[in-house]
Amino acid sequence: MTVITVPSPPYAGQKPGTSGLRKKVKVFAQPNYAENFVQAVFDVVKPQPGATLVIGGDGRYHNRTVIQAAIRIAAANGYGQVLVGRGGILSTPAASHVIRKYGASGGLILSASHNPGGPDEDFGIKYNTANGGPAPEAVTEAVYLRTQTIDRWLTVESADVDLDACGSTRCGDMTVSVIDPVADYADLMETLFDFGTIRSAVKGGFRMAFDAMHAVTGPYAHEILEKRLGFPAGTVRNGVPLEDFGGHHPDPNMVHAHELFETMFGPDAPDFGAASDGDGDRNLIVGRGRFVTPSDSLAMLAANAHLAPGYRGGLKGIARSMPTSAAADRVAASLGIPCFETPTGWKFFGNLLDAGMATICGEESAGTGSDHVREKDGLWAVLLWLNILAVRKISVDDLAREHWDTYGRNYYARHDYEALPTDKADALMAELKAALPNLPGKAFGHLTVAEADSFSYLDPVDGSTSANQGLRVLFEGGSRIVFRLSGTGTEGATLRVYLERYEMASGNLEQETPHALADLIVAAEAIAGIERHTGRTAPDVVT
Ligand code: G16
Repeated sequence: MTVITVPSPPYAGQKPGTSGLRKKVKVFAQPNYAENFVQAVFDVVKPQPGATLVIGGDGRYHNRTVIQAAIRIAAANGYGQVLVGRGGILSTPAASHVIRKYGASGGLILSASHNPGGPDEDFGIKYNTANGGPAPEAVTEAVYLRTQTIDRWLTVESADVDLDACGSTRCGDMTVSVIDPVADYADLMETLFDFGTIRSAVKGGFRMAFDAMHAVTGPYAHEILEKRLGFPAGTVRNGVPLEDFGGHHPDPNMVHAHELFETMFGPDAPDFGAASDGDGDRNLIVGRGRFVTPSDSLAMLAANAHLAPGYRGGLKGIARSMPTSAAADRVAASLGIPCFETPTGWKFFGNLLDAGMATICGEESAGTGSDHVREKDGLWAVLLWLNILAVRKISVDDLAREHWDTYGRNYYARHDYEALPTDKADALMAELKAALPNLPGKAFGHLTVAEADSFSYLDPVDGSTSANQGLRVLFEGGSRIVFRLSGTGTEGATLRVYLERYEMASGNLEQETPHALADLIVAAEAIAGIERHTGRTAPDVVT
């Protein structure tokens, strides 16, 4: 095998964000851009000769081009085997599972998640380590530093691999195996959940609608929901992955999955509605006439997880990201298990899961998962919900009400201000950060600030610290506002404002969320001066 060295100057700005490097396709398509980044990853992780690498993506535009390049670069860097999903497809949780199952040294996941796809839209590359989880900050930081000094990438001369047929071929001295992207993952789900009871519910007339949003979960949902669980054909909507996701944002929320919402709030709504995102790690849960916030979903799943075979032994702990509501904390307290609060980003759960300190994790950004893989997992959450509903023979709405009657209700919303000029967003955050020490004791309407800080996380497993992970304003009585800049956008800056108010079980549990949060919305403007800094009078997306 002749290794070819391609000279290449560094590109500025190849800094991975919350979840890998995400940029416009036009940026990634520049000569050497993707190649530099992949080579920088390999320079940092230094694969053992003969190591196995997993490659897959969400099927978006540019996937196939980068996969072919990455295979050749992997061969030139001494990998012994690449496992790649047929069609270049592997959902993020399936990739995590494949890495773990086959003892791979890591994997490249090509996705920009819920961001839109197509020639003018977004692309992304993320590296996952041998535990199947996103590379920790120490690795992503080292990769970034390497991209800034890189001067070459390595490749071999080899024809493109036929990605559409399962089987093995050679690339240089390396074996390339094209694998079924669905089978291993579907088998894993069958070990965790009571498929028999769900099948009986389906036979008894239980109906659901699943919107795959023309993204990666289509083939997984067809196999699991329609073939293995017996839901009728047509249960899975938009089930064929498209390079541009049909021109939509594959983001399962009220805005982008509005058709599902219309179904679930319409006259002939089925029992259960769900959707997943571009790469299959996020989930949306909506019952007949009842939307379940991701924070509530985490808490409700944790409270009922023992009903699924995979969690019959109970949970070791729960972990949530800081901006996620504290609903799960109350479940953890009642179960007598710890609840960990991490920064935003699934990578922060990896150590807790590996150390056996947490079993279930979740984020307000529609991510829920467990120790079965090291990524959040959209279909896993859907199946756990199905398992619980089938065993308990209860509607989503009744389960939600019962939960709030037991634990109280954390009214919650996230307001996103998208595509802001970066300097304006930075100025808002800097001004707010400087003002934090003066906030305690100040009143905003009925709300009085108890504490205000910039969230910093001390990892209890490896002792590492991650600072500047969001600005928190905590009010007396348990309400709070969190301000954070997104780390996944590709255009300007996105300001996220997370609003939460706790109502005890004896309180008013029947309010509309915007009404329950009205005081906090006014306070957020007064505290941060969103309009003054950005000119925006309303958020672009409310979830
Ligand atoms: C990624 C991360 C999540 C994070 C989310 C939002 O999700 O994996 O852990 O919560 O981004 O991050 P931000 O608020 O910085 O935009 P995904 O689904 O985009 O990979």
